[in-house]
Amino acid sequence: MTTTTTTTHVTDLYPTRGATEVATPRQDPVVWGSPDTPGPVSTGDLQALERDGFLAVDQLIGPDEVGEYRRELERLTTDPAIRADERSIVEPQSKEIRSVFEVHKISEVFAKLVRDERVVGRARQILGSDVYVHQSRINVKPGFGASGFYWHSDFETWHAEDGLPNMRTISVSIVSIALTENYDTNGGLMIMPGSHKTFLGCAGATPKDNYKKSLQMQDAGTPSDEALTKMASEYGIRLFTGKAGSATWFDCNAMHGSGDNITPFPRSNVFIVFNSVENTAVEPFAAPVRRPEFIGARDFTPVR
Ligand SMILES: O=C(O)CCC(=O)C(=O)O
Ligand SMILES: [Fe+2]
Repeated sequence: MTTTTTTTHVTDLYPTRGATEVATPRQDPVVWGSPDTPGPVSTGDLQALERDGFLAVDQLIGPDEVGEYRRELERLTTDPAIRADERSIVEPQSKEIRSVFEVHKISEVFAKLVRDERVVGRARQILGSDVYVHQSRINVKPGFGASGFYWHSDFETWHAEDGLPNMRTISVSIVSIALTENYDTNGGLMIMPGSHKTFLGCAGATPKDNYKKSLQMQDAGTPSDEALTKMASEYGIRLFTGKAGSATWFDCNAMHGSGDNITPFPRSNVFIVFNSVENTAVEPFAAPVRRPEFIGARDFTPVR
């Protein structure tokens, strides 16, 4: 088999996965668009996003629309063909579905959500350009023991393993839309406000095929207890709760995670990661191979 190697000459602004943990000040803006470009996000909210690294939107989609997305989520997570697909990640113990990737490719309902101006319009405004989807997924947290997501910065992984050069990615980039109510007890998303201003390069090399393990439980790219203690003391931890249809936009470098869900109440969110078309992926900065395209896109077609 012949493989083509593309050499990239992109400076690594954010070193990670070396011998030691190393903090680098953020080299990029958080809000890339000009403050006076009109859009759905108010100037005050843009300033808050710049400062805190997140933005909560109370009702991104209306109660009447939520039902459609919830039904689609149920359809996807119960369809045996989807379960058998490599895009589905199951819980190591219970074997229940934990995540389904590329939902905007396998579901017209979620494709429509991505194109929705309330969603993509915000991403364009924040990133100051056209955007494409770097990753989309639903994260299902059924009751009675679904496991959490350990503390991480998404950008750390997207830089190390997917080759995103700059912090010009918004998770809603993750738009995280709560499809089922997120209480303060059922494993909601936690973010450290202000943590996005520092990049924490993690210690330890990336094993080949790391993604297979890391999607069930993160190992490489995990911050140390010391670093997390320092950050949590400095920034505090904010928990995001909300009714179905509410959303949390958060910067790609915000330190975040969530606990297990031992309550009987499910917590399912959909995440859409928008990246600027001016920040397309190059070769991984700190991994032997690229991750599969259903996790880190190589099709940079702008969302229209
Ligand atoms: O669903 C959650 O609680 C967090 C998920 C997350 O951080 C991720 O998918 O990168
Ligand atoms: Fe994350």
